[in-house]
Amino acid sequence: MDTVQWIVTVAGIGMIVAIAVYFLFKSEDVAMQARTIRGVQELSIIVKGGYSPSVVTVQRGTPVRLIFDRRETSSCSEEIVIPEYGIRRGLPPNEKTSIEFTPASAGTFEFACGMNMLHGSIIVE
Ligand SMILES: [Cu+2]
Repeated sequence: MDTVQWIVTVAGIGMIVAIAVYFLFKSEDVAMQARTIRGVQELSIIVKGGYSPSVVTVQRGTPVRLIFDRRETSSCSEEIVIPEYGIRRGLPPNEKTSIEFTPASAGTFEFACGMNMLHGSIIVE
């Protein structure tokens, strides 16, 4: 390729990326990156009529602590299920419940309420 072709290609890719980033951040489902504190990737998820954030990003091979901050009494969200990690745990109303696991492999794994009505996902990078 000559210089002009390179410039057009790079500019085109740049525009595609810019558009993708714009829509990614415009979406309400922006993935939240867990913060690593003393070797544990920690992230709080508010449970109130759904999960906020509903998409979390973690790195594989490092322990993860998700703190489910349940701010309601609605029976729908009283349990959290993460099938990939064999987790099914009760979330007491108006309390914070820590769920810990270490993701071994990369991928996108769903979590849900006990009735599979509320949904979220964990992106393991
Ligand atoms: Cu439910």
